[in-house]
Amino acid sequence: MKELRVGMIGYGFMGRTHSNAYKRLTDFFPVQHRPVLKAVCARNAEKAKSFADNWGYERVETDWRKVVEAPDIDLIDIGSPNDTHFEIALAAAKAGKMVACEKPLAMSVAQAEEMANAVEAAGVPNMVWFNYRRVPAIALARQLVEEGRVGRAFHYRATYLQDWTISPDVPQGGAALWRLDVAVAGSGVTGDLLAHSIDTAMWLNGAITRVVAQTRTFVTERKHAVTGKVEKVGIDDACMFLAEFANGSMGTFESTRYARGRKNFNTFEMNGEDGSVYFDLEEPEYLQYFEYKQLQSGKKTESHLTGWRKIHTTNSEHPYMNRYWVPGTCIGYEHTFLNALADFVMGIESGNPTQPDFRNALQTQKVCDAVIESARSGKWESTAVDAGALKGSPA
Ligand code: SOE
Repeated sequence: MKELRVGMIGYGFMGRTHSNAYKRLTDFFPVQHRPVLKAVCARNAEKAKSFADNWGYERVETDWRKVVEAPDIDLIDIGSPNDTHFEIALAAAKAGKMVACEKPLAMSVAQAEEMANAVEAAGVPNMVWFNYRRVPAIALARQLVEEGRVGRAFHYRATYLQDWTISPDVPQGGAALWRLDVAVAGSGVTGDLLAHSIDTAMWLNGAITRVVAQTRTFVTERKHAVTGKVEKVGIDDACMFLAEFANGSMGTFESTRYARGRKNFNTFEMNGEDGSVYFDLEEPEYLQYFEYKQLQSGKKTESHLTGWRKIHTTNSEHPYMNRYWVPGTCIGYEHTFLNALADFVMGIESGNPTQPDFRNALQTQKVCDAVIESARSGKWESTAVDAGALKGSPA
């Protein structure tokens, strides 16, 4: 068994989800690399030390450059805020390290493009942690599309709703609330939540070619946790956009952090000529499927038998599930990161890299930037998505 020596940058929510994945990988997946948690890096040494003790990292650094340059580290994991991704990824690629980066890949298309070029020029394995692709029910939806069970696509409908920023008393900025600070996050719900929806949508339904969007900032001033001053809010609190896909289907996307009662409500539905699929992250083990036409016989399902089928995706035939428990028992949110890591490591070992890599995630960044631009211009904006870079998506 070879070692995969990990340098983790950042110790927040994502630092925890990724660390958990590294720790459990070889317990569940038959890979030839065993992750070793070498170093965690954060500016706050005390908090980083406590994180290291908790998760089992061998050492703590406060300067990410030391981790990137360390000869005993193979993989740099970027789980730090969005404004740090660019510089760290470029340096990691230059140092010949593998890079696994949190979403959104970058603050802009220009940055994301440079990052994709850098990892390709260096020839280092790379991945963006779009973990929802690794929910077994969502991976099953992809399989059904691939098998032709949805048929010609007409509609794609996504929502991603939360409610944690409604109070005007929530400050912006700082370690816990940087997602509200546009200088650090780049955008609001568009980069943070819709990036997930867009990645899933383009994986299931191919390239988004153009968008028209509206964004809203409901609380326009908030105290900044670092400066202590009341400052203008620059993020989008809510965003809705219409999309056109290259295959001719229509899309609607809605996201907000102001949907009272919705905590992490991530859904999508796709309607095609031969069937539909529906997913709701609040019931993550289910994929709903409406079969209009049977694949094998080509016959229309008899009218008295039609109806939505709620598939409990816990059989060993379902994506990833043969690695876990017995049929009928579920896995959780944390396993989506474990599944992503397993795909990444198996991709390295097989020479067939997993997706989404940086080039693929750049396409999602293009849609995000076009959405923000459209909200500003009030016009339809082309995305310039390169369909060829969406490896694994339908053409
Ligand atoms: C925001 O609240 C957030 O943590 C996102 O940053 C994650 O990507 C999402 O999966 C859950 O919500």
